[in-house]
Amino acid sequence: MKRIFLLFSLVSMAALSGCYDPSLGPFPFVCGGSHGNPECPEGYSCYGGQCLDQAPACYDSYLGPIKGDADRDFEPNNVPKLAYTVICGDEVNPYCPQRYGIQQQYVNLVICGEALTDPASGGLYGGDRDYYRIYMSMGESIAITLKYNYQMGKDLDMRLLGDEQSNWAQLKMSQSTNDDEQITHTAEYTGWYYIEIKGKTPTDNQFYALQWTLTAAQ
Ligand SMILES: [Ca+2]
Ligand SMILES: [Ca+2]
Repeated sequence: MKRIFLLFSLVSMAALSGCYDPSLGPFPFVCGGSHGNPECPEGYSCYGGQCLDQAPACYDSYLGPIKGDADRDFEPNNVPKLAYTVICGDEVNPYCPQRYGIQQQYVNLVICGEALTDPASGGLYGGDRDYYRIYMSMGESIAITLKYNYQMGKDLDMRLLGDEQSNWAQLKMSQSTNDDEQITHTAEYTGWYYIEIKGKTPTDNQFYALQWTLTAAQ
């Protein structure tokens, strides 16, 4: 019951404060602002891209060597509109000297959020989601690896999504039940491509690294 009250009060507070941005879509309680500078209603802070009134349990050290706030410079990024543009992935500079044939990576990333209970169905939703984006020209290929240590309850999944015009339609997905997820894809249009990392369920939290290599159009 407390949670239900919190949800309703958060919504009304957000509406009053103007921090909540409805254009960010239906995913609940997404922090606004910009990467490294999140915005939440008064009394709430941004944890794993969610505006919460207290840190989720995974902000403690049970994830191992990585803390829950390790990727705070990439957050908030819980919806495609807030996707973090990866290095050399920018539309403005598509001919980055390191664009092709070199493995790029970010380490110390983390899925760490709080699962919320839907008052209507009793089901779980919420949690942290991390979106990244890269601009690709038609014919270019990308090989993406999500590096993580699989355990039951710490299972991460990866998807590659199309651009906003396609409503971020799924292009590929990888949902193994062992270490790592891998996707390879050849760009069928010139534009933005989105990488989605999330837990198998909203309670699956784990740290990870994101690696990718681009290959020029043949
Ligand atoms: Ca995260
Ligand atoms: Ca996130």
